[in-house]
Amino acid sequence: MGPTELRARFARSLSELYGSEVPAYTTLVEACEQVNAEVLERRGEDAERLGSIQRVTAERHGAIRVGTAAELAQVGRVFGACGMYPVGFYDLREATPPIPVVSTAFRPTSRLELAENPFRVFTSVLVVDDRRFFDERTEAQLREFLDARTLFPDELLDLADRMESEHELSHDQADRFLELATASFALSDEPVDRTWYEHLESISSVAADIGGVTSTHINHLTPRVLDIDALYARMGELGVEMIDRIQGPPRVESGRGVDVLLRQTSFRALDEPRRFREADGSVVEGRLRVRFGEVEARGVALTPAGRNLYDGRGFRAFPTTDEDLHRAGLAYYTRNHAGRLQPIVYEDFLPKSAAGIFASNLTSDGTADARRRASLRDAAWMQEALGRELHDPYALYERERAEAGAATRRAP
Ligand code: OOG
Ligand code: NI
Repeated sequence: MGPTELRARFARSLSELYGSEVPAYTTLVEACEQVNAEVLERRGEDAERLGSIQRVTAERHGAIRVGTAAELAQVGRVFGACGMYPVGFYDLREATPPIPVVSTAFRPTSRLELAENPFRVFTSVLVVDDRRFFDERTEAQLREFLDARTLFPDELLDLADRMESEHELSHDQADRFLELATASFALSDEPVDRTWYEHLESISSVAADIGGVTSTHINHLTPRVLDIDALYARMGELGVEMIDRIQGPPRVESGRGVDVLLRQTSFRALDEPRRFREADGSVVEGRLRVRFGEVEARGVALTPAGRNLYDGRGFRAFPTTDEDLHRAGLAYYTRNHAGRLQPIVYEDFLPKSAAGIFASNLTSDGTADARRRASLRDAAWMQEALGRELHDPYALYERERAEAGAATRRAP
């Protein structure tokens, strides 16, 4: 079995796991499938302009959070085996409220692979030495705690490396990879040290979710929907309370504008049972509420000029047709064989929306002291930590446009 099939199976396996852990996720996935079927019925072929219904139905993004550069490099190996590579650098410390992590997204990088299965995982790493969040003592304690834990068994990492070097695993090896990889992202029943967890939580819930427990877990798993406004209403009817808005660009009426980038919304998961170890050593049943449900709708990818316009002046400044967006160089398109513009789907994330999703699901804003020293984290740091190339999303969109252009010119 090769990386492509392994990725598709990995996405399915995590979806089963998350459905068993968070029942509302299953409700959400079913509602998405219903809405997608309705959109397909209503809009026909046009509904598949941003990806085939097969792709959209299987499409998921997950989010995980790790503590150290070494853990991040291991995540890179596990996803690398599935043909998912790090793309983009996001600094959530700049968000409101600030979150002490920097992030990348692991995903397939070619159109063909994305069409086969577009599984992507937003991956954040804690910035333990950022003094705006952690004092010297907490940093030292965090380092000690994180260095002592093992997120991924050696057997899993060995299988991952074998897949990356040989592009092939036997069926038994692939089954074992999936079993170990899925288990690595399950919520652990290991008791949580109450004093340590609460200390971190007073600084940042996300820091506690990362550095307060001995394993990592899928924080959310997000299906894709073709009409997120309809989905939002449907979830309300089903009695699931969503956050108060849809993040990202506003709704576009069909024929009166173009869907760009990414729109997403979420609901808070119920609190989950977790075991706690109290200061006196006793273990008690408690509850934690850190995971949630999220759904996304995707549009055309914007060029750097389009993105600047969006970030600076918002969506109202945008032309309302594909032709005008293309002519103004604001969004990425290819042409199909009939010569019609074909949008290149946005495959990445939006830090502003991510921050909104984080914030709306946090129990508190935490504490950050802006006067204290930030620590340097940038794309170069991320690439070094990963020990593998960190792809620039714009370079990937440009390459796709260029390759499609060359293929069209070659066609008779
Ligand atoms: C990641 C939040 C980012 C998104 O969809 O923007 C994200 C997290 O909660 O760890 O998944
Ligand atoms: Ni997400």
